Amino acid sequence: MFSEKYDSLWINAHLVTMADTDEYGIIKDGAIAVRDGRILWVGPAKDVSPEVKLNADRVEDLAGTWMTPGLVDCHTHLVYAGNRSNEFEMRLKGADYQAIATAGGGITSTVRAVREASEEEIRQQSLPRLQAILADGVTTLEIKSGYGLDLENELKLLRVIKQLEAHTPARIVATFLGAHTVPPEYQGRPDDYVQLIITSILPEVVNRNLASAVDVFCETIGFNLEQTERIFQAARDKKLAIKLHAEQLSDSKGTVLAARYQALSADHLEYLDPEDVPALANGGCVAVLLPGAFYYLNETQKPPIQALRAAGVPMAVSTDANPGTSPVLSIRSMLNMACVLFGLTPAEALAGVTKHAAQALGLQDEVGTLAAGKVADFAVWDVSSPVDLAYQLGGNPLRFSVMGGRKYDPENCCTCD
Ligand code: DI6
Ligand code: FE
Repeated sequence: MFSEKYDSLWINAHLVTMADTDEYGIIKDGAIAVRDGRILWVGPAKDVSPEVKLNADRVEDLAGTWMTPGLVDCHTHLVYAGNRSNEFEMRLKGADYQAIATAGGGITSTVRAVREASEEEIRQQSLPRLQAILADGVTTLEIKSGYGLDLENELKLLRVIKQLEAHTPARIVATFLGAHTVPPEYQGRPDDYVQLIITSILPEVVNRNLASAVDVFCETIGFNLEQTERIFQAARDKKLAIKLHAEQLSDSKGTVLAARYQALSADHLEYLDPEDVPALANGGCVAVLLPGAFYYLNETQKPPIQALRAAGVPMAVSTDANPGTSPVLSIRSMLNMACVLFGLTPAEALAGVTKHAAQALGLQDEVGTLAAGKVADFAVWDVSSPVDLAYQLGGNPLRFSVMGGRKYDPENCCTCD
């Protein structure tokens, strides 16, 4: 126990700590004490003596609700301009994603929209998406660049990400995805574009401190292994963390490369060969599952969940929020799809949007569990058990979230003016 003064005591909630266990780590009738934006103590409410209770500046009665760690959406592309619902319609009429991409649609069409838009327009268009994600209990999220694909426009996107970060209490991690696709002006010259990234764009991103990680789309319609490795080497030289879009549409062996570079995560993994799973485990990488992209592309090839589970690879789950393959702004619906489409248990799925997602961002010491010393980020839910979070689609059982010990006010937040 503790005896000193502290800011707030949250009582009368069942705590889903996600700490020190493979399951939920539930503390029924729990209490949580917060000081200076961090969790000071977590435990059963009966262990809080009346004297200690008096030391709280504020006591919040949570009326029998359930509290989880604030959710972490560890893979999004939500800063962009324009809309691609036309491609959704084209796919439903028979066109396939790769054919649309090869014909200048797909990522390239969003690149055109971003290049035409001002920083302010991109921010205005991205803000409602951020607000929607936060309304689902997310308190930490990653946002990638990757729709600018030249110096000016990649910096523009990363600046918008920084502005959003500065004006919301949520924690936002920026990732540089310059190697998302080959831009039109480099068509047929992918190596030259990789060179531009390494010699010009990446150094500026680092000089301006606009990203903490790099990511690459390693794929037949993206970048090959050799090009990916050149970017990884440059990132390593600059001390940036590494992430990879790997094995989404084909088995390109990106995962093995990512593991060799001890990437924070390898993401998608539908076509991952189960034989490559031990490499992932040895590299200490998180497997980030993106069921929204699988669902929208009407994929049938599923990630090798059983092999990942057996090898003890931490599995995260994320929205992949993007205008093409996953126009998804709800992490809770991804909990459901990770269970129904990929066969995760509800507890595995919840770990996927809390502690494992935190690890995919290198933030496992800061967020992702309810434990003493972590940032006081929680989500408070009107549910009857944590299984409900994955069970139900639609509605919004979130009562409110707490970021750094303060209640998040969706009405009065994320205004960048
Ligand atoms: N894989 C994806 O699913 C997204 N990016 C990627 O590398 C798709 C992005 C888009 O279609 O705009
Ligand atoms: Fe993605």
